[in-house]
Amino acid sequence: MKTLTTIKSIAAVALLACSTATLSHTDKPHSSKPAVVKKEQQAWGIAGDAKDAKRTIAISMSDNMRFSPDKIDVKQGETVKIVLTNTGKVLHELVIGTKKVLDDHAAQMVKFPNMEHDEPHMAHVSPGKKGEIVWTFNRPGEFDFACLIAGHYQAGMVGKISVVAAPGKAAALDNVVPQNLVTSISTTTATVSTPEMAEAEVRKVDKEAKKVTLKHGPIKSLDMPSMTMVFQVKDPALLDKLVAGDKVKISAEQQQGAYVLTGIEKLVAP
Ligand SMILES: [Cu+2]
Repeated sequence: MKTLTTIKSIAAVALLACSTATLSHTDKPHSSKPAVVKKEQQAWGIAGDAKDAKRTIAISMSDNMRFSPDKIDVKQGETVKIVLTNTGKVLHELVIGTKKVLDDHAAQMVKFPNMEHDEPHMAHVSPGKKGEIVWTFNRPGEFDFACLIAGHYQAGMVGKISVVAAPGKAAALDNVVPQNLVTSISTTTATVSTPEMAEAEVRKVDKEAKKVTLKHGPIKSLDMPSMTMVFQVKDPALLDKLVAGDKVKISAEQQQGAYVLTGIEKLVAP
């Protein structure tokens, strides 16, 4: 009994340490509903299809703030299914990126602790649960993965991914045009009628959960820089005519900690 109490208090301390983090990220398996997501080329690869995954890599996440293994090797062009198991008592996540992108994201998580993220290169895994990421490593290089929950990243919950260049793959890569929304946003501001509205691109629509993932430009009212994040909507009708890839103007505010979309307008292509 005494042991149990001790374990409980340890868990309580651990929970306390990352209570903000628990609020900030979705607590449900990443792939609960196969919503349509627009694939976006990242420096570290692109979202993959499960049917193309020839290899599964199991990674466990624990409350000692470590991934095991914390180093994985893949070949350029390989689609890998990463199966995550959270063996701990608190929420953990795995986010793939470059060191710089992960550093920036970690800093944003400290500044905007209630932010929610949902992208194909990340998975949030509840204690005792499993999650997965299917990712195509079509760019060679050294990349990182990390748990960006406040405190976890700082405690060293990071890992390395080495993508070995495949000879002959370089030509195929030229066909992949990386999206650069932020650049395109700043060049189309002339169409903005209301200065308070920010420009964004729809990445994922989840009407049932009343959520929309947007890659947005700076949002002045929230003092928030450009990023991709999940917004809640009070009225799902707001999402009626939206599909992934739509260019939109949005207004948003923070309500009881959550980021809520208050208006959205489609931008008509010139
Ligand atoms: Cu963690």
